[in-house]
Amino acid sequence: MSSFLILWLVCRFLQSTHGLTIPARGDERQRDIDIGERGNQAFFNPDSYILSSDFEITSVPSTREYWFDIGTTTANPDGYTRQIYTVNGQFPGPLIEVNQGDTLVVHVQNNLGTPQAIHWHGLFQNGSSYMDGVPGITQCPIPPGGSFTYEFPITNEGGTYWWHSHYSNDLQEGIYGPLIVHDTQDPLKRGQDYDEDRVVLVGDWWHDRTQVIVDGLISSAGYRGTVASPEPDTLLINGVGEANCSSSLYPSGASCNPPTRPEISLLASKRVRLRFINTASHSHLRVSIDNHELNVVEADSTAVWGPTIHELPISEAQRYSVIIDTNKGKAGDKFWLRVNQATACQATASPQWALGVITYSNEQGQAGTGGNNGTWPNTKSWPDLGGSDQPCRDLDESYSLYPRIAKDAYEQTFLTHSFSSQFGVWTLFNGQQLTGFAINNVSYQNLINDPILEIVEREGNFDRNYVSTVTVWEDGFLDVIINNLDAIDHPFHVHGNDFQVVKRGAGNATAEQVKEMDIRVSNPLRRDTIWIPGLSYTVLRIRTDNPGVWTLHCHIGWHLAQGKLGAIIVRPQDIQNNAARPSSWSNLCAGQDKNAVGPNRRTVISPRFPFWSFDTLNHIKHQVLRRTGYAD
Ligand SMILES: [Cu+2]
Repeated sequence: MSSFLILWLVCRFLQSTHGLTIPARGDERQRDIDIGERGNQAFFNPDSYILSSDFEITSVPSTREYWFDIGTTTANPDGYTRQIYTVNGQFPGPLIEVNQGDTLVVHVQNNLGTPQAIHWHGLFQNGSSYMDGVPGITQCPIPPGGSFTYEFPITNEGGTYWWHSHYSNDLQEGIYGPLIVHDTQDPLKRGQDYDEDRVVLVGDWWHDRTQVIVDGLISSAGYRGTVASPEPDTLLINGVGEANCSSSLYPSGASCNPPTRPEISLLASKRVRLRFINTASHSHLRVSIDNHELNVVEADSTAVWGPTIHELPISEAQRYSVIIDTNKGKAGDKFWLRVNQATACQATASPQWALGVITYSNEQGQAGTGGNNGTWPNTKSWPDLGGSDQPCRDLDESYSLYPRIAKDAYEQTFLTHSFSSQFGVWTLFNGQQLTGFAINNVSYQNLINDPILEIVEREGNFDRNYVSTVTVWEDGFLDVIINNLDAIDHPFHVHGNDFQVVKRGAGNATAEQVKEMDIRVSNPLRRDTIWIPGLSYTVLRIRTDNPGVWTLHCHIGWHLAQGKLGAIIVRPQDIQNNAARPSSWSNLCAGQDKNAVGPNRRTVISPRFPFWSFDTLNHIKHQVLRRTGYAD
């Protein structure tokens, strides 16, 4: 018998007795699954992301009150034990669930030794810009040991959102969670379109603390010797991952005790809505469930008619709802939920993955207890999962995603403004230089105790050398062109509004050019976070019916820390006329040093880029762009 045949038989034996899954593909993205002892992960409550049918969806408004106690603990989300941040002792944080028309009240107690602020990602904050949670833009931060109550109405919005820290990249430490807005007018309805409703958070994880990484990235030494954003150490599903304990990258000498794989228990023979939220700081992810097709029905918070696919691409901060049919087996059957890094989206030497378990059950509303009754799924991945040659694109570029509530492109715009974003060496206000990102040649410097919203209200001036902005004076329509001048891709998020994606293209575009272009008029996709491939542009049409100061930034948290942030100032006079801030808001700024730069002081020039020289990156990227049709 040949040695190959013996090996094959051994593998089959292991597969049949231990549920060991042999990678379906010969590529690097799926390691063998080793079945070791799994410790318990005490910080995530798996039942907490089940949307119960007991929640009454109604148009009768009420006040929903939450208490967020931000603290620290020691935990092993992927096996490596370190300090993490928790909210109410939970990692990731608790679910917020409200109806459209409700008033949301969140009392935040900051028990950390550093300042903090919470942003409500995707919510419009119509009339309540001061509650948007961006320190230096819409508020002064909540001081260490301090508290602040966010209170704002949920108006005219519905769908899948999330909340997260907007202080430095602290969301990466665990300060994030889902936020679901129900709406009686939502075209997607339980009982009609689906029977069960769940949230699944997918994200990435580092063994070093965020502060260490950010301090490194903006220092002369870089982090791990480079100012390039670091690749994650692992991926997480609902806060749980598994480090490769034997990797040379794993901290030497540290214990490695991965928690039980996350298990999602679903009733058999049902239609289940899974709301995926990508909470990553640096991972465009691809999500699949063995044997189950994914029917896409929501992009960010827009209900859409979408494709039925095997694998869902989702970039940082985006959300997609998919509906799956749990008719592929019987109660007790198990299937792998696979989350892979999209390797075409970023140069990554060591692509990460995470596995969860979908278990069919005959019990309503139970999450998995962990441990999987001693067995793992023996299902195979879909054969057509994307590899490194998979184009790195938003889903709407490969398929049509039609908003179910159709709106053609808003009427003609009265202002077109371009934000051109680029990596380079930038001179800061203090004359020092930073290697990082800039928008219109301005690398954002955060005067954290002098928020721009407050400056606009008092009709003061802020230094345009600190932050790149555009001001809109009328209620109408604004076209924002984002020119990504780098070879690397970026997910851009606009606060306070969703936008219509009316144009994408190769290269960059000026306002004059865009005015002459044919745009997508017929029911373009509306969303709040968009993936913009390297060396390309996109045009976002925004209704300026929401006075406020709205942050526009890259949602790769490390890029944000390196200055990739601008702002849209909408209707200053209406901001001044409606300054209805509570005194608690003003108190956050009282007595603080208005010249303080936060959250991380920039230091000195950091030009080193040893591993991925920019020329090399550009070269690699051009090849990818050629394949995807963005460049010739
Ligand atoms: Cu970026």
